Amino acid sequence: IKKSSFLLFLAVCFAFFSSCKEKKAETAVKEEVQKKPNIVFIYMDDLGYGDVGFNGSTVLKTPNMDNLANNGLRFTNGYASSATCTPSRYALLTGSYPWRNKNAKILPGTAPLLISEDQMTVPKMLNQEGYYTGVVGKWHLGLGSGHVNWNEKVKPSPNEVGFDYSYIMAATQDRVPTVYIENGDVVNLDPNDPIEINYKENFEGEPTGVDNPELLKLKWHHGHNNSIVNGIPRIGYMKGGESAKWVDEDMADHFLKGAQDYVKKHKEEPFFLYYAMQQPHVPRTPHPRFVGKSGLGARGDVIMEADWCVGEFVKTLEEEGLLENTIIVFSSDNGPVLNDGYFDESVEKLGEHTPAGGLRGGKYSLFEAGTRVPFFTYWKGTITPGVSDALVCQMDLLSSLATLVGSDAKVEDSENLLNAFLGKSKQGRDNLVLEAGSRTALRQGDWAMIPAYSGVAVMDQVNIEPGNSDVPMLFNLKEDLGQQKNVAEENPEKLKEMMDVFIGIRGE
Ligand code: NG6
Ligand code: CA
Repeated sequence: IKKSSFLLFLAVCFAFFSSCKEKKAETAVKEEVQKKPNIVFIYMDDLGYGDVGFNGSTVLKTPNMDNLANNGLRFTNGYASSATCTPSRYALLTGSYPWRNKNAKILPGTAPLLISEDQMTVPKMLNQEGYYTGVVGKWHLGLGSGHVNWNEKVKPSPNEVGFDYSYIMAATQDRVPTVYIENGDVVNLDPNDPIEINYKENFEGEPTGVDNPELLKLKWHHGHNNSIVNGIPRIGYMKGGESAKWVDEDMADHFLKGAQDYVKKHKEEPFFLYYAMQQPHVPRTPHPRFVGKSGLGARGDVIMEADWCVGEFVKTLEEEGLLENTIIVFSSDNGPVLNDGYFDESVEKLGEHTPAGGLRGGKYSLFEAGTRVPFFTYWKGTITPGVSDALVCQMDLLSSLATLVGSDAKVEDSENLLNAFLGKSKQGRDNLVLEAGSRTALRQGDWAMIPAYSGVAVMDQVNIEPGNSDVPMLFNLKEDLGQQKNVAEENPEKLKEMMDVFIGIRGE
């Protein structure tokens, strides 16, 4: 009996110690995974280089953004790939030049998903490395595969291209459907009041911006005269879905809460959050708390509102004890525009404010203000505060973050600039192809080269110079940041060198 109980004792001990060992190994793996910092993209919509205090704005104040930027690494040559939303977001998430995909243009709310399910994306790469991934905010990369039935699960959606969780608006705030979509389901949809969407013709008997000006609380200037939702005329026609329609003035609070809840829910695991804010894109609908606060009209007010949201969001990270273990990348999808289709006093009340911060052009433009945007990285305790002049693009985040988290995912156009993003190197890209509409240009070293393009010199409705010219343009940005002097003729060799590089990349 003694012998057998001794053996039993030994067996129990063995089991105990090996289970301890397993537990230890388990914790080690967990700790290893937890060393991976959380990653947050805060992405603004149409915020210009000069719209933020950290890039010199004094009229319009952005204290919360400044606080992060000034305690992080601010980029003076940080670029979106493109001067409009869809292509920039495509480059941000896929690491590929959007002009390689002919459909990567401003999309209607009914467009199919632009990113293919077998394409690498930032969230997919992070997912493979053990991250939980989510998007809250503006999507504008298409949904479904041709004909979306908004009354059933919308698929494919962000959830099919790498996101574990999605809470989005389909396209833009000025486009239908004007509803929130969570993991492919329209939120608060009443099945007895199905949603119908059409971008070509109206549904019989439904009011429009053209026919029913008496119903409008915001007047349209150009475009934006189809279906009316909440007194705001939109692009595209929508019928039904009454209970699911968003309240424009609540949108900022709504997405903020979504982002905060996401962080609280996933704080125990490494997470990625793409917080895609809608400001200051049109229609600009500040919450009543912010109306009139900037003195600059609705555009200034919603930038103040967005700044407040950034502050509140960071507070949540702080309260949850996550700030030291989270890298924040802040940027904007394209440059500024004042009148983008509604009368909202953004032009009239602009005063001394300079949204482009001295750069030429704006949204839709091949000049610098189209794509050079506010850009910083922030990682408390890890990134040393400073300013970097390295040439970086949002498209580079995929490869750079892959390096950070130990993934070997590679995408050709996305350069690994991790050291530049962390401030350990001043070395950025050698060059970058910039895009506006279907036109492209080249940025290299101190230079910007814009090939000759036919078309208007000024887009009248938005009052922006798109960068068209009968002759190629060459600017030395070191001497002429505002691109006032075309020096192509004086520098034929530089022009040829850049044209060759440009053609080499574009393959034309
Ligand atoms: C344009 C809209 C503009 C804006 C833009 C997309 C008109 C006349 N203009 O077509 O208001 O919605 O598309 O902006 O409809 S973006 O930032 O999402 O690219
Ligand atoms: Ca935009």
